[in-house]
Amino acid sequence: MKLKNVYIRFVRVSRIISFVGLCCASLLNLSCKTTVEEQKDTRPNIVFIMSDDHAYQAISAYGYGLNNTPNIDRIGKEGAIFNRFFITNSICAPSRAVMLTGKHSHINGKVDNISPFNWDQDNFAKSLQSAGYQTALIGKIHLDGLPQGFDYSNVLPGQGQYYAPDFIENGVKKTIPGYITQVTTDLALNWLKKKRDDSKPFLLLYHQKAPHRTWMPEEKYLGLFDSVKIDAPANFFDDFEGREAAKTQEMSILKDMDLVYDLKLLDKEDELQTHYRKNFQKQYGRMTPEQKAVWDAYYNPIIEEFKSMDLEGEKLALWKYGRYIRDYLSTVQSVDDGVGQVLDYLKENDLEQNTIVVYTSDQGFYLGEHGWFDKRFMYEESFRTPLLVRYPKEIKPGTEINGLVQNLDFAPTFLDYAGLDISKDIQGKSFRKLVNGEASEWRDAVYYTYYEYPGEHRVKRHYGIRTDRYKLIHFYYDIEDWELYDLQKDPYEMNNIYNDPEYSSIQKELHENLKELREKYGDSEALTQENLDRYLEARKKK
Ligand code: SGN
Ligand code: CA
Repeated sequence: MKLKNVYIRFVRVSRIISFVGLCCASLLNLSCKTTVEEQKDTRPNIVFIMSDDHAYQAISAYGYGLNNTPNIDRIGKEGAIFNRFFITNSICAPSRAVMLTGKHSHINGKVDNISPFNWDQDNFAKSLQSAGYQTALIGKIHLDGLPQGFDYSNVLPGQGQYYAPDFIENGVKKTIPGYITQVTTDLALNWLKKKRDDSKPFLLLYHQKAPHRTWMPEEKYLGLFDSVKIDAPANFFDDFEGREAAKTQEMSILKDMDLVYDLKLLDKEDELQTHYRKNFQKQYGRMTPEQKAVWDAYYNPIIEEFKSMDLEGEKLALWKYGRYIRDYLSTVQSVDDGVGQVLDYLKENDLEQNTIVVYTSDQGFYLGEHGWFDKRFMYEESFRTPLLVRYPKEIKPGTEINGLVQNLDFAPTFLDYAGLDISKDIQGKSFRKLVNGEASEWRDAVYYTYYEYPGEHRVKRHYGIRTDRYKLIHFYYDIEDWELYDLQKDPYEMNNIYNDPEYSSIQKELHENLKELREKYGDSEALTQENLDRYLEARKKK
């Protein structure tokens, strides 16, 4: 009996011990789990995708019917598309400087492509990095000097090259075989797969060179648009009546687009001796013999056909437009493929819900409107720029944003999403609440400046204001001209109504609003002169 009792007691006690043990273990487990969960950083990741010179007209989600960009469109369908997104200074390096700093060009100092950029100033990547984000910059940035604010950078020197591009990886230059758009995508995917630290939220700037001049398509997309009928825009043969600054630009498809450099008519007979022939030879020379064979098989018949036609005037202009738009759209196709690969990676790796994906361009671009290529003007096609944002946690699929948003707003928006303070000297505004539908107020006008003159494409210096309906522009320096547009009645800006008595009160109001905006952003005639001096000085040194 005694023995039996001892045994029963033993069993009971051991049961109790194992129960207590189990409880302790699960409690311990639970508390471990809680600690891990507490430690897990749930701040959103940010993938900031930017292309170079990508016109909204060449994104199918914007409805222009020129091409199909299903992957870029997907960002907007599953998130938000912005219909009134504008650049503050429509040229590459200044636009990027504005995005990074959240400050206008006259404040961040990068007023044109030539003057130096000061990386020592604050930028949103630096803020995210010091708040514990892992940060990377891959592709085109066009700001000289070693990028600051990034744990990893692999960037193009200057404009970069389409074939066998050079890259600068954390300060070290390397040539990478292949086609630039795919190479950039591979580098971004490689960073996501192999260099990412899972314990931290990340910021990835994935920035394509395409579709920048000189629009060299990937071999597989040569001829993609050849069987598609594409009409030139209705204002292709613009005579610029009433718009003095527009008369002297050098971005005309007919007059300034180079047959060899821009349109790839590198004839074996060496007969087409154009201004930029040598520049194109350099780019062509970067291709492998296999790539050249595919390239020549496509372009040689076009060269022969062109030489046999002896085109001039309007016919030549339209022929050039036809070649230009097809090459341009073909380069866009590779950009869209890359976006698809990155979106797929996020989905397959359970990163979709907690990642903000942004697609934009450093500015808009003329696809034949006014007979032009390039950008720089405050007219809609180069001032307005695509923007699509997806963030499933906060943004409802199919959201359309019509508020006036600018590239000035990226820095504060990213800081806001990351839960960080937005310092008072940042001039942009977070659009997080605007996208959520929670904003009680938003701005009713945006400010624009352009400084790179005298310079390439000869677009005169100007600044201006755009409201929901109107635009007032002041061209200055070696011209004194004002332009006013009613965008509701004249969306293509063909009719300058400055000094039209019918609009006198609107004109007066816009002048006042422009003055207020200049004061608000700390711009002035004195600064304008200072920036001119700085630009001319930098040009002399180059
Ligand atoms: C290059 C191009 C120009 C273009 C600028 C600025 N010429 O200089 O056509 O306007 O870049 O573009 S090229 O002969 O080098 O192609 S930006 O997007 O970098 O600002
Ligand atoms: Ca650009």
